[in-house]
Amino acid sequence: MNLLRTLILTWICVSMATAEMCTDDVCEFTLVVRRARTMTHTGSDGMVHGVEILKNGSLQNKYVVFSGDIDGPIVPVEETITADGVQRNVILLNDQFPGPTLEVMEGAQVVVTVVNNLMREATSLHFHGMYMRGVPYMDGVPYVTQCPILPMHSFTYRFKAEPAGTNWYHSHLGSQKEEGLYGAFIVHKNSMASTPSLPMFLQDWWHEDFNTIDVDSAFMPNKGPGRYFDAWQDRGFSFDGNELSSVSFKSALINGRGRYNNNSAPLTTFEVPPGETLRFRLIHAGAEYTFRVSIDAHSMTVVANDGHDVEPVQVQSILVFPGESYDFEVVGDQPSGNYWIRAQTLWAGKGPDVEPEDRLQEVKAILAYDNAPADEDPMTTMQTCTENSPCRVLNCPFPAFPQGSNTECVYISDLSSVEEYSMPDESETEEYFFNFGYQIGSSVNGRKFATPKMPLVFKTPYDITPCEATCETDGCKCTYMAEVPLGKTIRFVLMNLGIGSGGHHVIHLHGYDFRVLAMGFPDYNETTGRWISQNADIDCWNDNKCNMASWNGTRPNLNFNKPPIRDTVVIPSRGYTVIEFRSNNPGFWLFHCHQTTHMNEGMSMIIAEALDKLPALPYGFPTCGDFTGTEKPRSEGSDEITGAAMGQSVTVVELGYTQLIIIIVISAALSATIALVTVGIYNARANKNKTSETQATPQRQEDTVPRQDCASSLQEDAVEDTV
Ligand SMILES: [Cu+2]
Repeated sequence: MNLLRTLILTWICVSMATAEMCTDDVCEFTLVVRRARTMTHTGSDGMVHGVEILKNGSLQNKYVVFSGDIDGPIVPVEETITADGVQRNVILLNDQFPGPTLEVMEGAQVVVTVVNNLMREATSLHFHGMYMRGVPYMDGVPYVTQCPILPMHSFTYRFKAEPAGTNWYHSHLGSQKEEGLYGAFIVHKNSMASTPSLPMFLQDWWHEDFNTIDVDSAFMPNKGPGRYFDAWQDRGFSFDGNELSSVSFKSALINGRGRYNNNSAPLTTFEVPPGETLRFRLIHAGAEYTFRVSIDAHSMTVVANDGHDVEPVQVQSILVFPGESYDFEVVGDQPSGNYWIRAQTLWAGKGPDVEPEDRLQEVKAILAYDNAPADEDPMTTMQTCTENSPCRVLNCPFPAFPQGSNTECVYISDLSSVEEYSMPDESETEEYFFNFGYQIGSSVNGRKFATPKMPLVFKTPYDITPCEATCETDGCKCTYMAEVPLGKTIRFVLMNLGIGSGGHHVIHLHGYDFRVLAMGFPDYNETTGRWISQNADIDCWNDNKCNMASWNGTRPNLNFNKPPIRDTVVIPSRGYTVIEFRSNNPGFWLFHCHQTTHMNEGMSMIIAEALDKLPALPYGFPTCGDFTGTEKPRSEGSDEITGAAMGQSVTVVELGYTQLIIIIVISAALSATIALVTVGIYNARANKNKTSETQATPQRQEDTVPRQDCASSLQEDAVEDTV
C-alpha cells in the first residue's frame, strides 16, 4: 500500500507539474479562482504585456509605447496561458488553465476551499462523479444545493472521495466551466497499482466569453442578436442528419492548448516511454461539440468509462460528448517519433440536408516518444479504415456509419462492467419516462427548468416556480422535480422523441452512477447512415410531444449482465437509453444535459430523493434569496428561522432525536441548578433578615419568586416574536 502510494507520488512528481497528490486520510486543497488574459505575460516588474507567436513557435513580449508596439524579450512558453494563440479572457485556478489535478485515495476525506477572486462574479464548484452521500449540500449546484459563492468569499467543500476513478471538478454557474473553471479529480483505488496516467481535457473554444455568446443567443430570455448562432440551414450537421450545435465552431483545445487557423501556438505533448503503456484520462470539459479522438498509428484500449472499469475494448477512436470521460491505454510500440493526437467534430455538412462543404474542425496534440526530437510537429497521417481492417469507434450515438466507410460502431450498451449487477425485483422497481428535446426550446417533458431562488436544500416551503398540470400539454417554464423513494430500484427511460427530437443529448445525473441497460436507435438508411423514422419501442399515445410515454406493448430486452456503469450517457436522436440505479442517497440531484446551451436554456430537472431523510445542514450554512423589506421581526426560540416578509421560510438548523434529548437533559439540569441557587439565596436572605430583624418589603417578596417572573417574561417574548 505504502509502496503504491510512493510509486504514484513519484510518477506524479516527474510527469505533472500541475498535479496535487495527497495520500493521507484527510486531504486539504485550496483553489483560488481569478480571471486573466490569454497570450499575455507578467514581467518581473509585475506589468502584464501581450505576447505574439513567432513563426518558430517562440513567444515574444510586445511592449505598447506611444509610437506603437515594440519587440520585447522571448518569454518561456510555460509562463504564458496561450490557449489557441488568440488573446481573450480566461478563468484560472491557482494560476493554471485547466486547473490543477487533485489526486486522492479512495475513501479519503476531501476538504477543498474555493476562494473566489473573480471580483464581479459569484461561483461554485461541482465534483462531477462524486456521490456526496450524506452531504448533498456539498454538490456545488447554485440555487439547488447551495447559494453561489460571492466575490471575495470562500466556501469549503467537505466530502468523502467515492467512487474511485477518473472524475473532475467544474463550476456549475452559468458558463464559467467554458472559460476555464475546471480540473481533474482523480480518486485512486487503494487495492491496486495503476498505470501512469495523464488527464486529457477536450474543450471547444471561442474568442470571447461563452457567457456573452449565451446572453446574445436568440434562445436566451433577453433574446439578443445571437451573432455566434448560425441559422438552421448554416449549422453543422453529422452524416446521420443531426445538428451538432447552434453555435458556430470556432476553435478547440486539448489541455488548454490549440491552434487557431493553423498558427504556431504551442500544443500539448504527452510523452510515452518506448515500449511502455500510458493511460489517458480523457474528459470532455467543453460546451457543445462532440469530438472523435484518435492517435495516428496507435490503437486505444478503453479500460474505463466515467471512472468505472470496463472489460478492455480496443478501438481506433472514441466519440466523446460534453461531460463524458474515458480512460484508455496506449502502448508505445511504434517507431520512435512524434505522432498526432486528433480530436475532430462530427461535421459532415451544412444544414439538415448535410450539404457537403470542405471543412475540418479539428484540434491536435502530440504523442511524443521520449527519445524523439522535441519541438517538431509530427508528420504522421490519420489512420485509414479499409474493408480488411475496419476502424472501430466507441460510443456511436447513431445506428451505423455510412456504407463504404469501413467503420464499425461499438455502442456504450455493448461495454461490460467489471462489476456484477443483480437483476432487480420488478415489483420493487419504479420506472419513469423522461423526454429530452426542443418542443418548447430545450426542456424535459415539456418543462424548461426555472432555477429556484433559495437553494432546495433549505427545504419547504420552496421558493420555486411550481409545474402546473398543463405543462405536459402546453409546455411551461417551471422547477421540474421528480420525487423518488429510498431503497428502490429506479429505472429511467431517457427519450429523445417526438417533434422536439433532433440532435443527441448527453445526460448527467448528480449524486449517482447508474447502469446502462439498453439503447434504442431510429430506423436509418444503410447507405447514407441518415435517420428515417424514430424508434418504435415507445408509445407516445398520439402525442407528438411525447411527454406521457410508455413502452409500446412489451418492454424490450434489458441487459442485466454486467451493464456498464456511468454518470453521464448519450440519448440517441430519435431513440432512447435506459438507465437504472438503487436509490440510496437522499438529496436534491440535478439531472441535466451537459451540452451548455441546452442546459442553460432549461434542459434540466431535479431528482428529489427521500425528502424526509435529508441530512441537516451544517450550522451557519450561507443563505440567499430575494429581499423586499421586512415588516415582521425574525422569530427566535424555535428550530426555524422564518423570513415571513420575504415569503420564504427556511429550516436552518434541524435537531435530531439525540440532540433534543441532550438539550432537554441540559435544560432540566440548568433549571434544577437555578432553583437550588434561588432557594439558597432566599434562605441566605431570610437568615440575614432574621439576623438584622428588618422587615421584608413587598418588592423583596416578589424577588423571592424569580421562576414565575422568568416564565412570564419568556412567554411575553415569544408572543412578541410571533407578531
Ligand atoms: Cu442536450
